[in-house]
Amino acid sequence: MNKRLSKSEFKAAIESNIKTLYRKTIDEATVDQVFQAVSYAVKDIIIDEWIATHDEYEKQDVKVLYYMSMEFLIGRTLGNNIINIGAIKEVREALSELGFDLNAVEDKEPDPALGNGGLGRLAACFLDSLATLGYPAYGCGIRYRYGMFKQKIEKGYQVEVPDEWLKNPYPFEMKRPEYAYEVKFGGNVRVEKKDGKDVFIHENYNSVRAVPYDLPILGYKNNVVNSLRIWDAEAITNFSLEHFDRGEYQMAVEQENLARTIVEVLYPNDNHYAGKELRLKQQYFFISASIQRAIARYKEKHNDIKKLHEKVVFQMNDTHPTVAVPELMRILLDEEGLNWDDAWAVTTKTCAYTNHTIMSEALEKWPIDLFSRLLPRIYQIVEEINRRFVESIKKAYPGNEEKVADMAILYNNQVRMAYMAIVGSFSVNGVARLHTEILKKQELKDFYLMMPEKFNNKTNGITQRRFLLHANELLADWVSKKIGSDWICNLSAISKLKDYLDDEKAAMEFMDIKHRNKVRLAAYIKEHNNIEVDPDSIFDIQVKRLHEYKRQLLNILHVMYLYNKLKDDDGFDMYPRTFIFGAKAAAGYRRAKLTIKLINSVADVINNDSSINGKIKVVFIEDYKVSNAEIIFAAADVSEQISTASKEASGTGNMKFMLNGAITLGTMDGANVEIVEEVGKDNAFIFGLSSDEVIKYEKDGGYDPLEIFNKDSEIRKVLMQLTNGYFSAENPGMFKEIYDSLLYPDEGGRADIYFILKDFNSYAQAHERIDKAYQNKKAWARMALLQTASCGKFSSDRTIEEYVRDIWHLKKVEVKMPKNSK
Ligand code: B1H
Repeated sequence: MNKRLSKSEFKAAIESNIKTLYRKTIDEATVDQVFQAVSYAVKDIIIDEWIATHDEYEKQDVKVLYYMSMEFLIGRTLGNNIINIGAIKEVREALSELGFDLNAVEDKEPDPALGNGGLGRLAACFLDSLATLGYPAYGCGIRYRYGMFKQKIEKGYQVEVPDEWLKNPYPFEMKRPEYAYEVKFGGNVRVEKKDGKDVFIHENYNSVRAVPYDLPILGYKNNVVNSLRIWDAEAITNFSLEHFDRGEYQMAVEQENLARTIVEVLYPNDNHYAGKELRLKQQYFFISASIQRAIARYKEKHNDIKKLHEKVVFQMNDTHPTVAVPELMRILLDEEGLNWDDAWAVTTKTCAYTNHTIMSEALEKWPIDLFSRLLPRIYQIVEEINRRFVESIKKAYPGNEEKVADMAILYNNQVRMAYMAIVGSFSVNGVARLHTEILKKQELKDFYLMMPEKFNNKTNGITQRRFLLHANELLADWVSKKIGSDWICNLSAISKLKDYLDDEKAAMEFMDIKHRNKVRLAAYIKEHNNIEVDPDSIFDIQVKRLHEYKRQLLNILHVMYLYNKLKDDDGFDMYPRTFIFGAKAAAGYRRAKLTIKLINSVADVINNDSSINGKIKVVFIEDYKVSNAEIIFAAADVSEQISTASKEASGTGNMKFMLNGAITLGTMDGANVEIVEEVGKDNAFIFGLSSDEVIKYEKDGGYDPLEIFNKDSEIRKVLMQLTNGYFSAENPGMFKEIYDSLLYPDEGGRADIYFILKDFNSYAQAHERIDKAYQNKKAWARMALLQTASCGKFSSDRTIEEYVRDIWHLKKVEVKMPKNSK
């Protein structure tokens, strides 16, 4: 770092910003205003580095990654930006001398929630790692006016409140109107002959102007600033009286509406395809704009479009950006004049696809009539891609019509986006080893057999700079004191902590920090939930999106079971446990919302029953999001990762807990498998069916939850409490839907499709092991420290290096700042 502001320079900058922004002195300023003033002071430093980074990219004519994603769950940025410019001490002290607390100021930043859950947060971690490692990259996304809704809990029910993150100007974004592009929808395509060649003319369309806003993405103390480019939509025709007179009023209004609605709101579905026309519009909108811009940028320096892949790579974050394949083809064919084979060669060397789920309800399949009406030229291209692909299937498997049916992109009046993504990409990756194996052996087996060279695994990771350095300052400082600060940019160095495993003093210091973080979370819970929790109890935490496959239901049913034991069984005792939940349910996901209500109803009864002496507390943290996640991970003893095996592609919360010294209670699913591999199976609490067993039951049947219900009186008692009003005296039938789902076949003919009763006893036993293990303080401390010491693999820096090595082939860039800048 060549450029630093001293404490007094920060003070002066903040005061001066307060003056120019608000015509006030610092003594009159509100904390909100101080947040803006500090942000502008920081931005001022960032801008120089931002310019320098892009100058360097230009100068070195680097290859650039475009990470295309409908979601970037970046969370608050001020705190991380201050850390990354290396000014945390100066800013904290400057603010303190001005009478403000940095944490309180950070709390004033809206938490930009342009994503649902893991997929969006992964994209944000990747951007952090890319910048820190010095790789040239853009995030490409949408500037949703409303991000993920805010969750309020009213009478135990989830209520969704719009997230107005742009209510106040967001200080770190920069509008870049000079890079605006037109994106066209609807209309029809006319073919004309020109010099003996077909020319495709798109007419009668509606269009919008895509206008980018850039957010700076800072590397850690390395002067690198990449950009997250999020696109806003504006009307092309501004409504004017002139148009009104010419009868074009209607069109003007339509364009205004189109622009407004496209970027209005993030679809709040995690792992679920909604099939809404507006969603497809959003997809094409940001993809078309991003690709137009990428190509224009390439052409500023290069004149051979056939070599695009040497300087550009498009990574598609799940299938949501898959229209990138036909859109790139369109530009190459219609605008750049390439023939089909050349255009296809360029496209399939430029695009790569990451699969994030095998959940069938998440698979995008657009109805052809909708797709072709909205994107007529793109659809023609998809038809041709499909025609040629079907030909190649037939060639590879002569006479095998089943293969065609199984693999065609267009089938059953639908466009199967995952298949288009695979066919149009040179790389297809899963996000954890088990997930990739399931893709190869089951879900995408036909594609793997036909094009095995495309398939590869990239186990997910998380950024230690946000989830330890920023989120858990006490532990971060302690780790650096013990082993130095290499871990900040090289997480594998954290394994040096293993030297302290049998150092009792160190282990106790580690647990003391955990305790202080539990006190911090307890205060948060007191403030937000008005529930007293005991920091000496075991903090057992499940925070993630609410989804049936993630099995929050298993967790709460087990809480009910423990509660029954405390009440019924005089011989039973347990170490005090605080069960903490945090989860948003998609607004239209009825059963998920009912599960939230169940958790809160159970919490109400248990927390108010003095007869159990506070042995169990149940807390549902409202509005789980990146900013409170940081407090939550730091305070966890037990990390609940209990998805039905095979269903959670990777999980990343599991890694954040591990980094902060929580021990995994989980199934052998997703990245849990690799976590267990790192810590050893004696240092995790593993239970339940394996993915092979789950897949076998799904295929062959042979599981009947009624048998368990009839045999096991404790489970039966818990289930009966779902229908007898034990936890819902006001409405005894309230949870009957959940009861039915566990015992009676659904439309698909299967009951308890997530194997909750099947795994119940094994889960309860794992909890007993935890109860016992926690009482041996020394052994527990060792095990907790071992988690942190073993998490080196799970840095997103490692993940990014693997993507670079195997897929993107980027070159690291160094950015030097002139000595005397600022
Ligand atoms: C993941 C999604 C997802 N997988 C559709 N798939 C969406 C699918 O709005 N939609 O239509 C939104 C999200 N999200 C998650 O990705 C996996 O469930 C996690 O296991 C994984 O860790 C994460 C990142 O790879």
